[in-house]
Amino acid sequence: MISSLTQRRAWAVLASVPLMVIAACQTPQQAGAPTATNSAQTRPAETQPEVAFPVWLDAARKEARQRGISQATVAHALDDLTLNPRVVELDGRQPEFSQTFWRYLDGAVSEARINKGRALMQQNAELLASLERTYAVPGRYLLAFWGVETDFGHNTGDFSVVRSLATLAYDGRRGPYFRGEMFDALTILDHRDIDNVHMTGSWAGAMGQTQFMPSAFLKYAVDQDRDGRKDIWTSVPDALGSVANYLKTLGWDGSRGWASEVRLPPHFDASLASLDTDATETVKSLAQWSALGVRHADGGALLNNDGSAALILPAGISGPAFLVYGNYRTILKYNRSAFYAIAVGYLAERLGGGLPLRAQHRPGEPLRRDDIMVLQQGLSALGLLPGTPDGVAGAATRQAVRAFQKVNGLPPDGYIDLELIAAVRARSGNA
Ligand SMILES: [Ca+2]
Repeated sequence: MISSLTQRRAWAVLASVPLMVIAACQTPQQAGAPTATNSAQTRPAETQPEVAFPVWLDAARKEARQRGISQATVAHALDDLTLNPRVVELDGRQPEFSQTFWRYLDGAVSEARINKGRALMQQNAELLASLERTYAVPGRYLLAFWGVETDFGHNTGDFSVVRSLATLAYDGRRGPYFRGEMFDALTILDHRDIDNVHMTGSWAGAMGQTQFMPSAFLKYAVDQDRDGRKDIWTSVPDALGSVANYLKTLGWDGSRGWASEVRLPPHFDASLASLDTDATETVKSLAQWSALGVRHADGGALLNNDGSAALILPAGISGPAFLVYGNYRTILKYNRSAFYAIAVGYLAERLGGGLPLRAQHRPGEPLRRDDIMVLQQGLSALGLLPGTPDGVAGAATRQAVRAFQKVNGLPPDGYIDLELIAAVRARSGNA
């Protein structure tokens, strides 16, 4: 997970609200990697390695010793280490498609996963009750993270963490970040929580059943089963306890949910929906949302409490609408992607016996990178989007879309689909 509270691991998962730029090719999740606003960019020339890898590695060995890591660990983990060409390849890959909300959700919260999760909840009922007493995080959320991150421990990645981190530190776009993570990984080895052979994870260094980055492991991992090792690779109690400790530390409010699916009244002002991933643009009390005509998806009135919420429309004004609470933003700290956060919250609800979403299921077509380029060129020609088109629909692009929609009498939800792109092309003369 997280290396600092403000750093997220979103480079692999490019997504945000309410556009959808999850790489269709499943890239591994990287809890704790810094946010890359433009992750698909080609690597800038200035970050190309300046020294040969053996020279770099020698300096890394020296620094590890200066950091207090034992000679035995340094020698065992770094002597004879080679670059991993597969990691270099994956790091340079550009996603060709962006996923739609429904397609992402269908994959992340499948019926099979719900059923598997419910069975695991029963099997681990005692553990989950104990964790809820200690950390005040309901077990269904722990299961949901576990399920979305690694399919309950079945898809943890088999890359050598130290080798991946060294490769990315030497060759990657965020060298200093991964270099720090590599030293943290060596520290974990020094603590004998795991040995180097079994310290495996995603290609980008997210480890074990929780996909913690090493820095997050050092901060949040716990030895829940009290065998003397923090083992998020093979111990379910340690993995779930570590997620619980993480969420509690980042401010989980055990008395609240994460969001409510809501129904909007006709002609609702879509510009009240937040476009930023953190959903902080327009926060109102539930009473204020209620006064605007917002109801629960089943038609019932919003609970009249002192809670505040933001509105998000992950598939635009005609898709599902959610009022999201503080816990939603806590989920985002694990992985800064609105689709991800909704998937975790929704899976938790389903595991707790909640109903499917009420909004109409409309999978839609994934957008190609080229589609976004065309959109950005059109918005740029209209004077709505500064900068160079990059094919990645980030917050600036969505804000420009919202501006375009306002000028052209469309609901300003900032949502991008082929119809919207065609409208922009027509207006900008790029057709
Ligand atoms: Ca343990």
